[in-house]
Amino acid sequence: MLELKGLPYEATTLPPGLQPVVRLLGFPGVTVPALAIDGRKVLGSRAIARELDRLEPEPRLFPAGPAARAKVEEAERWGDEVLQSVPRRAFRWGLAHDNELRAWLARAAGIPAAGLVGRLSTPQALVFARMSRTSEARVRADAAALPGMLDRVDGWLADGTLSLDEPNAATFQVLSSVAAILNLVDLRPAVEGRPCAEPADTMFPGLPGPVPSFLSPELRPAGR
Ligand SMILES: N[C@@H](CCC(=O)N[C@@H](CS)C(=O)NCC(=O)O)C(=O)O
Repeated sequence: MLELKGLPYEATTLPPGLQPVVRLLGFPGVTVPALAIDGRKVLGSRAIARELDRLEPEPRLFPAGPAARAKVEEAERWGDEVLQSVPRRAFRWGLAHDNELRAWLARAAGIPAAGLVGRLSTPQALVFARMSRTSEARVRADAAALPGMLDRVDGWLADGTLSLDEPNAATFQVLSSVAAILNLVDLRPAVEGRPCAEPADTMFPGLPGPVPSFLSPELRPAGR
């Protein structure tokens, strides 16, 4: 969103699990992304999108007309509150149950002695899994619901609510989660071949991955 606005920025990536330090840095919560801009500390991509439109109105992240804005805000809220939870819950469930996956994450984050760190980070993985209320039943239900959710995304691309030509706040919010889903080998088949696959890849190339398989076959969504 900063690049779309042409605003120069400096990005810092936190090692996995260290998001709570943003509170120590003066932000009002414990998640990333967090943006310090113009003397303000803005937390969460939805708040960040609104702050960026205030500071640099063009190109707009939210359309000017109230009806069009309401549509974009609804897609953005759904992307944040509903769609994002699917890859996040699956991944956190995997981290709580799979030593190899924890080692993979430590390696991907460039942490030395990744195997050992993976084994030592079990308690932290269990806390994160509990925070996102993840469970095997939930991961199974998410897998069943995912195709319907992706139909919704494809519909929004078809009716222009989401667009790569003029990306709005919902485009960033929703396609980043589609990219995260594509990046999980277990969930990828649900997206492959759909209209939303290529735009998500184009907008968010180069995520650290793909994340190797960690779900047993009965917990994976159906492919197309
Ligand atoms: N869609 C939200 C997501 C925020 C979010 O959940 N971030 C995760 C990234 S892994 C996080 O920091 N989680 C830490 C936690 O839940 O404690 C946003 O964009 O602000």
